[in-house]
Amino acid sequence: MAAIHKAERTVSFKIVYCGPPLGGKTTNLQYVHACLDQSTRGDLVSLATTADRTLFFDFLAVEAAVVAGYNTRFHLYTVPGQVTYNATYQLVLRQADGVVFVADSQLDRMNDNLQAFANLEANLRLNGQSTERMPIVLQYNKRDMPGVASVEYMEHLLNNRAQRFLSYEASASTGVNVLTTLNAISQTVLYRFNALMEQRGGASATPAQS
Ligand SMILES: Nc1nc2c(ncn2[C@@H]2O[C@H](COP(=O)(O)OP(=O)(O)OP(=O)(O)O)[C@@H](O)[C@H]2O)c(=O)[nH]1
Ligand SMILES: [Mg+2]
Repeated sequence: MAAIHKAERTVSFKIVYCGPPLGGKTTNLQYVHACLDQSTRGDLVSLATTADRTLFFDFLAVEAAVVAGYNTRFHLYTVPGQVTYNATYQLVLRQADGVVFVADSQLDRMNDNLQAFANLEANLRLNGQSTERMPIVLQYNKRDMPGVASVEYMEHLLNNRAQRFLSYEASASTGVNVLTTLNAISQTVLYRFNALMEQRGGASATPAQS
């Protein structure tokens, strides 16, 4: 759930990039970070414990005001796909407002994609969440590489569900559809937030602090 910081007059949203090892999560974050204006972005921080590296940064979304008089800030996080401690993953996923699942399009990585998705589902469940309720966008990354699976096949494997997730073909190393993916998850998250606010008593309602 979005965090409301009354003193700073900011509403912040947490988006977590998940997916199989070496799928391109860090490359996504690095690309987004490089695209943003220095004055609106925070530093790209790598939090290393003895076992895992968590990478994050935040930025001010100037054109995404959701509450009058409040700034909107997005926090982008990723943990390595090969997490030694699932506890780190679960912690980073806690209070996430949205997830980008970065899948590796190389044909021989399909099992890793499935395993990573199952891992995401399990960790969401441990946090009392689910893939049905959490806004999720799929990114089929590394489309520039030879020997990639067809999008239809990846959709069949990862997106064969009643309520399909938005999905994008991407090449994070060249930036293709990296911002499109981020825009899609941001819009979905903001839409959810606005709907919740309206449910709670109209657009002018002040969100509860969390
Ligand atoms: N050709 C190609 N290489 C990519 C693409 N995206 C990422 N890579 C490369 O794949 C490798 C792994 O990328 P990372 O961004 O570190 O992957 P990750 O998901 O953060 O990996 P972990 O944190 O270890 O799980 C790097 O060498 C990237 O340069 C892409 O779209 N195309
Ligand atoms: Mg990484």
